[in-house]
Amino acid sequence: MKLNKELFKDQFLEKLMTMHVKSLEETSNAERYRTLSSLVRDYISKKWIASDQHYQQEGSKQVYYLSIEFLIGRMLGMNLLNLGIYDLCKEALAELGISLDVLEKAEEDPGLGNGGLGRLAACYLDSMAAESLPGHGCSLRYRYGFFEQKIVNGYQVEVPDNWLDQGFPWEFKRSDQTVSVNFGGNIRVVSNDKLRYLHENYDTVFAVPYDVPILGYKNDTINTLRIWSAEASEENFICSTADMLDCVTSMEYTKTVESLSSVLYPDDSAYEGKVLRLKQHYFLVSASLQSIIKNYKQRALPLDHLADYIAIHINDTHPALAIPEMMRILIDVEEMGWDEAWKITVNIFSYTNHTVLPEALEKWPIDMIQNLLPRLYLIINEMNERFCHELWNRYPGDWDKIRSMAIISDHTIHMANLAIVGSHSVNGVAQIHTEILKTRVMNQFHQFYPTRFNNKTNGVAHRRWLLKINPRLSSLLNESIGSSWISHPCDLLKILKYADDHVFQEKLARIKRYNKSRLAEHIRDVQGIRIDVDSIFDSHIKRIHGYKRQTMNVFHIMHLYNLLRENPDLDIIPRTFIFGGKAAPGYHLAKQTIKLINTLATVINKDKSIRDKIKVVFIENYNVTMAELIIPATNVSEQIPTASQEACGTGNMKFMMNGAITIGTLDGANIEIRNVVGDNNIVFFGLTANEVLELHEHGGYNPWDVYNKDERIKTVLDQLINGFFPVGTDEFKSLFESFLYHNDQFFVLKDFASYADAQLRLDQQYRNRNQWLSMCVHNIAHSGKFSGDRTFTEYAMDVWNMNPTISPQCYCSNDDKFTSRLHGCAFTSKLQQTISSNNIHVPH
Ligand code: 26W
Repeated sequence: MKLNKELFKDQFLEKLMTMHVKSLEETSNAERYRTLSSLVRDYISKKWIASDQHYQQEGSKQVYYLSIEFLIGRMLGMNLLNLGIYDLCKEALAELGISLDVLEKAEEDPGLGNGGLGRLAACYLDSMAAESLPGHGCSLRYRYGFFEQKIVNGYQVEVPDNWLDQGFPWEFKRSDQTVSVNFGGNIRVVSNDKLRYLHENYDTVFAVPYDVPILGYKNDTINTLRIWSAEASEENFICSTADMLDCVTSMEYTKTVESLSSVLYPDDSAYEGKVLRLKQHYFLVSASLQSIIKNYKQRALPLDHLADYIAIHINDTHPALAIPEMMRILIDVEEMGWDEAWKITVNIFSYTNHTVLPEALEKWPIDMIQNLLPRLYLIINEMNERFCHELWNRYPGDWDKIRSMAIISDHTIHMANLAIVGSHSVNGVAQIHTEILKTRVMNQFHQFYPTRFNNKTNGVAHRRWLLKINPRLSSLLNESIGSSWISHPCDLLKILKYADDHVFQEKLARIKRYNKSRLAEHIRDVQGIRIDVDSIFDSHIKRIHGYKRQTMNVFHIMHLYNLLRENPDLDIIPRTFIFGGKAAPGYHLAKQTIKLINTLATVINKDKSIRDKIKVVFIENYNVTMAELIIPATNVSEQIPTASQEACGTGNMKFMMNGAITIGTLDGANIEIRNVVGDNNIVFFGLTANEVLELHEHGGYNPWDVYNKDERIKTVLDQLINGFFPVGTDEFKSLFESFLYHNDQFFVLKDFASYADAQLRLDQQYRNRNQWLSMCVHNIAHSGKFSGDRTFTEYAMDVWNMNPTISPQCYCSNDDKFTSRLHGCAFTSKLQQTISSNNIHVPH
């Protein structure tokens, strides 16, 4: 029976009673949230089975996206939206006196990720389901997330993120699909008719899968995110009342095993922590591959056709052990020869690199892998020998090159090298990033495997990052251009015709103001800070890191504050500077940056003399949910990394989608945003990537030159250590020294003047209201290119060799190969009609 409000209300009340044995009035919001999610679970289950069966019947190729993080965010609202029952439930609940908004807020953010890489993985799951592509995620079920950030006296304090405390209603435990993962032990080689490698004396850990449904948008597709939890095997658990010692040992054993999936990114500063991370990686890949192969075998397809029916994507190198693990399964379990197994493996795997920061390129000491994964070590060794042999044939005698490309060198296993050698496709996440990989970081590999490298500029889930989080803007879009953009995001271009329409612009301005008032209320309620909704909301939200240059933003605010103290009548548009982000627990300078922002906030926010012209807010515990509140409320999006260092960035895309103007450096996707919106609709400044890289090659520059020449910078830097702030003069000493005594690694001082100029330009542009609003419209209109639907379609076609049901993202792609493959697709002509009938200019 089709769901209607009355039926829904009956089902909801019935469920509430059976789950909690209470009347409606007696239940808390948390209980009502659990009731609603349980009901939605019921709606999902049937569709999930049908979706799975459909894939089986179709014999579709499946893609598995292996990632150590999936930062999925709250699910209730998105699931209702995807099922097409959001409004129905909202109204029905309202009739029961319940606010759906309030129930949505009762949901904890799942602690399954920490940053850009994890959020991207979640966006792709959403896009794949929306396009009915059989794409599934595999990850770990961390008992505790990254950490919960508390700000105490301005400092970041990390407390455990106990996100599973109240249960996670969206997961389905599948004990029957548990697999074993083996660690340690030794390998015995036996030879009868052929060599066999027997793994003995290992420790077994059970991997128990929990499946989370991933819903497509109103299309009945439900894919799966499978997260694995570590449990002790029963045979190792001996506990009799007769022998308490056994009991204690067994309990300790259980604890050790469970620690495997207990926390995301355990502290790896000591040896034990490193081992734990390695164990997590192997646990993820071994469990996932076993279940993928098991599933494949149930389809009764021949093993030598594995690569025709499955694709496995490695999200950065954390899951790269999947490559030797696949070899182990094919050779040891399925008894294939090396050459055949290798061919299949390379055809199955593809790898995305997400960062060029040298400290993030993973390496493992040989002995760690030897001890923990003895069979995998032998396989990696064999891979390395064969690869070095190929290198030798190509570059005879060039030992330096062979050493730097080898998988194993200097007693270390280089995971990026392993991932490149074992995959048929390697990609960067923005054009400039891919160029840097090809010409610098992975240049030797690019020369060796020129066709293996390709670019896939990231994209974000516009149904979450626009439709869901900005309902008023979505309604305005629907009224003005229809709702086709929800499934075909490039249709957003249709609003270009309203770019200079004052009525449309004013509607847009009202929506932004409303979103700002929501954020202002939150900040007032949680932090007790009053901010002016008519000030420019300027947001810098992302992980706190030297290269992301929160410090440059802070220095500029300090400079503005200095000007205002001298002249409170200074003619600037009032601004509220909003920061949010976590620092890695061991990253001292990043933690000092947080303390600096908070200290500056206390000083500025209480200084009456500057007449509220600027305010500073640091949002505690920045996460997906906070991003959802901040992004629609933002006027200015700070995207100011040292050029060449930000692989892509995805926050920049979410902001433009919601009509914020980017102030940014020429890096990552900022460049591609400029290419679509044009120079007039974005504010750029600073060194280019080439300039930065050249300076780096020549040992940097002398920051003292800037300090001595630029009075503004001198004042601001001195204020860090001269008692200007109400903290000890040593508080920011290491930060101070990082700029002047450690060579300003991220070129903050070098870019400061150009940044300050750009901020002035922005202030001027904001004064011309119609021009500013027109800029906002241009940004929203061109954001369709940055939908994950476009990116994943490119992956599906170019990398995974699948046939997605293509939507008209077609023209958003600048990639000739891609567009030519799409040439003649039904959508292209529909799109051309859209473009010509709306007189739309499509930039190239
Ligand atoms: C702690 C080990 C570690 C090292 C690196 C964990 C996670 C990483 C990631 C590779 C870092 C990351 O999240 N990179 C970001 O990936 C986004 C998605 O592609 C990009 O948009 C960001 O620019 C990039 O910083």
